[in-house]
Amino acid sequence: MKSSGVLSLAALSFATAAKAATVTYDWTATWVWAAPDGVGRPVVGINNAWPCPQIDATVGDTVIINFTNNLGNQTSGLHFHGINQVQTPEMDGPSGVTQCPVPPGSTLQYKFVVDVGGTFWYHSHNMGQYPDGLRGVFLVHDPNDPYAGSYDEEVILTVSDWYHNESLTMVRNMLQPSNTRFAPPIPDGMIINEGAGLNVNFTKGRKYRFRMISFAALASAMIHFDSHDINIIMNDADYLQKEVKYQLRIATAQRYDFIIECIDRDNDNYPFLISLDINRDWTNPDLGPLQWPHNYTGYLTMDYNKPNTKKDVVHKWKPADDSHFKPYDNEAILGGNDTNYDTLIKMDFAFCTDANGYPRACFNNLTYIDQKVPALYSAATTGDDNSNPIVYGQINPFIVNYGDVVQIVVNNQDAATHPFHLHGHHFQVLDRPKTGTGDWSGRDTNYNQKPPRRDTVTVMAHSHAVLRFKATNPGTWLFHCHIEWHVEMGLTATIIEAPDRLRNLTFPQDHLDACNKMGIPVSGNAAGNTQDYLDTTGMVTVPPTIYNGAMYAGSSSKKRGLMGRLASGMGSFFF
Ligand SMILES: *[C@@H]1O[C@H](CO)[C@@H](O)[C@H](O)[C@H]1NC(C)=O
Ligand SMILES: *[C@@H]1O[C@H](CO)[C@@H](O)[C@H](O)[C@H]1NC(C)=O
Ligand SMILES: *[C@@H]1O[C@H](CO)[C@@H](O)[C@H](O)[C@H]1NC(C)=O
Ligand SMILES: *[C@@H]1O[C@H](CO)[C@@H](O)[C@H](O)[C@H]1NC(C)=O
Ligand SMILES: *[C@@H]1O[C@H](CO)[C@@H](O)[C@H](O)[C@H]1NC(C)=O
Ligand SMILES: *[C@@H]1O[C@H](CO)[C@@H](O)[C@H](O)[C@H]1NC(C)=O
Ligand SMILES: *[C@@H]1O[C@H](CO)[C@@H](O)[C@H](O)[C@H]1NC(C)=O
Ligand SMILES: *[C@@H]1O[C@H](CO)[C@@H](O)[C@H](O)[C@H]1NC(C)=O
Ligand SMILES: [Cu+2]
Repeated sequence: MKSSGVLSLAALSFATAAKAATVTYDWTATWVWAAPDGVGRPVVGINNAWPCPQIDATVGDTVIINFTNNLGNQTSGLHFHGINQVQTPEMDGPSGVTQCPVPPGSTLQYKFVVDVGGTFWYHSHNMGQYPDGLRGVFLVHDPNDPYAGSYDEEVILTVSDWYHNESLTMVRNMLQPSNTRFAPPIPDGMIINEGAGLNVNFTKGRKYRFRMISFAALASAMIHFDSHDINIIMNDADYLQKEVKYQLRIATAQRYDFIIECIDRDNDNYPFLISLDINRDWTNPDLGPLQWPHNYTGYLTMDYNKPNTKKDVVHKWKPADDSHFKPYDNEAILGGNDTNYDTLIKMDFAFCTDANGYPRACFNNLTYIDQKVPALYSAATTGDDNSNPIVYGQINPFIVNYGDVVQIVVNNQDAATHPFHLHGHHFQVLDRPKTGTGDWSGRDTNYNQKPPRRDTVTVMAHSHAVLRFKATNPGTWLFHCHIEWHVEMGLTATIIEAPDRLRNLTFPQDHLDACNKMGIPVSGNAAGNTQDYLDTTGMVTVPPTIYNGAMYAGSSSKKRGLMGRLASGMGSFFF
């Protein structure tokens, strides 16, 4: 891929990180039996262990992950959440977008440069699989951390909703015409640090940098510390000017880095409370007490001889408004002012019903449907037609040109809050008004002139958000709600960025081999047509009525494109 802007960026990051290293991991996905909340169930682990291992790298490093799928009954893959994959769009990981699902018995390699420091995570981006356990912490250490010296220790805190059933069963139950209320699976509980919990050795005079990550599939989490301020320094791996707050809400896939100080007057074991937010909209004043069914109390322990029995009590959750955080670098609004941008992408989100009466989620009345050929492969093999959205099929494609300042407006027409995530970029949050504000008026006024950046933003109920990014990272990048159950309902769009710079993109042989083994074509339009890219024959326009998630049907799935992941018996539905 040739693109001068991108090249110079990468050159810069190599220049500043003179001692760039290569960090290699050799991972095999395997089923493991685990009971993080006391109830045993099969989970997807790595190298026969669960929780999955942590990735540690330093800014400028090349990360290599040799990934083998030994699950036997499911396909798999990895996505590195928040990593922009500059110059390596083929390493982003979502199945059907930048690669094929990795079938059992196959190995492929992920290789990319980590150009930015911060707190990230990785997870399967394949057919609702990550809530089954395939997710982990990904830290990029930053030698130029502006907060270095402001903390003495690092503390990892992951939070997740947890389910006793496997994803496949739950999504099958959800995707039924009888589910007229679009109800997602409801978590059975919450796990902290994948079941290990958190107890911090709290020593007078010491400062603790928490790296909090949500691995959740649906529910957000609130956090509050007894008697201690939360000094927020980073969100989603973007540095912030320090914000002193008392409560935070972390949505699915988000990260917060904050410092908790053990100050001079401290002389106790202090509890902190994490509450799982399964509410449709926590700002609704009429929430009853049962709306917070899962709590976790952890401790900042100064004295191990004292029992940890104290509880942290929160009468009302009023988390900090992250849309008003300030970026550490004071970056101005992209385009320079409210009205100056090149491309507007407006997405109205509402639940919808497909032709067979199945519950779906739609952008502009269209649900995302997996096609036969992954979008990036189509972009790389359809010549000049790759700037025509028709080529990609019903994946909600939006074409943007290299260098454009792109404004995304999401109108959330649903009564619940939803966290929206963009791959390949950290966007500016220009506006994120409160519940009930309604759709964007169409007027570009009163935006935050120094907006915070992040990669996942909560959009309030019956309200909207205005986001911007600069299109200097050629690739096919998903924009989706990070509630995994809504991804499976089709709440996804695809940004086809700088298609003219994707025309000669090549793919590693092991990635192509995975497609081959799955019987998935690697060129042509969404239907695999290599003659007439604008011929829509064979594109998938109605979602399958039988959901088989990541289940692998073995050889019977051959030659059925991406839909080949459907178990046998279903194939004839499409072909
Ligand atoms: C990862 O795969 C590459 C290419 O096959 C190989 O050279 C390397 O040794 C592998 N690394 C590990 C740690 O297995
Ligand atoms: C896949 O195989 C594992 C290991 O045998 C098993 O525990 C799990 O239930 C299977 N999952 C499905 C959905 O069949
Ligand atoms: C989990 O499975 C059990 C037994 O099949 C079922 O009763 C329950 O409703 C399922 N839970 C979810 C969230 O789907
Ligand atoms: C915390 O302190 C306890 C008791 O002194 C010790 O056993 C434990 O290893 C310490 N943990 C850490 C993470 O330092
Ligand atoms: C969880 O904590 C919240 C906030 O303090 C409280 O309102 C709620 O009742 C608690 N839930 C349970 C099940 O104890
Ligand atoms: C915004 O900036 C553009 C380009 O500099 C300029 O043409 C336009 O007049 C400005 N608009 C406002 C409202 O300041
Ligand atoms: C959305 O699509 C449905 C079914 O095709 C149609 O009945 C409805 O009018 C459409 N709504 C809008 C707002 O376009
Ligand atoms: C792609 O490759 C062709 C043939 O080698 C060449 O003519 C063309 O300039 C290349 N395009 C880009 C965008 O690099
Ligand atoms: Cu993601």
